[in-house]
Amino acid sequence: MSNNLLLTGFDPFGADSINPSWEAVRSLHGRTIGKYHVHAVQLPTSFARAGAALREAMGAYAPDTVLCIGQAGGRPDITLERVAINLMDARIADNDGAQPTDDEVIPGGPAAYWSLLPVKALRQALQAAGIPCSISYTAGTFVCNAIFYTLMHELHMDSNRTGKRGGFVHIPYLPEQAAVHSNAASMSLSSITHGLETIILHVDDVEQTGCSAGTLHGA
Ligand code: PCA
Repeated sequence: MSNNLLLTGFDPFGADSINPSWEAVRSLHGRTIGKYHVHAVQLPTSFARAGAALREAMGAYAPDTVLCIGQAGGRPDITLERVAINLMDARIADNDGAQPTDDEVIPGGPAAYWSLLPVKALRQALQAAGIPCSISYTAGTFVCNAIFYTLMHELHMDSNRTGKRGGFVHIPYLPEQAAVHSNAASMSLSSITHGLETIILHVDDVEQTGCSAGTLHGA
């Protein structure tokens, strides 16, 4: 029996009519990669609705691992997010027209949570696979960071969390998006998808160093 892995992507937001996170994630839906059976779910780019959609999907699939993926337009490579912060501070409106400033994701929650992914081991695996990647120390303050924080809060609160992993990965624009955003970096859908497959295959690797990543701490 394989383990369940929940893979989420977002719907398009802002000026874009496509979101590479959903395009990549949905191409992996139903696949078995390593020991994981992959369930792909789309989350709305909505501060108010994304958290409930994530909780519903976690309830439906009881995943052992949750990987949330989002678009980071302009970044040149796949970025493994190391830390989620308890802050919503939107530069643009979300898909409901909401634009919170200086609000907490979870009122009274810790300032930050570390990713539960072995980000350095994943960086090494991606580099070995020839996929451009780096570790990021900010997932921003828009819906992606909010869902990353919500995910880490859920895993932290889950009393059955033994063995559960989760975290957030940002991906670049697709070439067709970069064509209309001047001077923006991009990555092909096949490279992004190969990157996500590589992450899934190595998500249980033991972190090479690690004061924090791979352990369960609020900061
Ligand atoms: N990227 C946005 C939200 C949805 C997405 O794909 C972000 O980085 O916050």
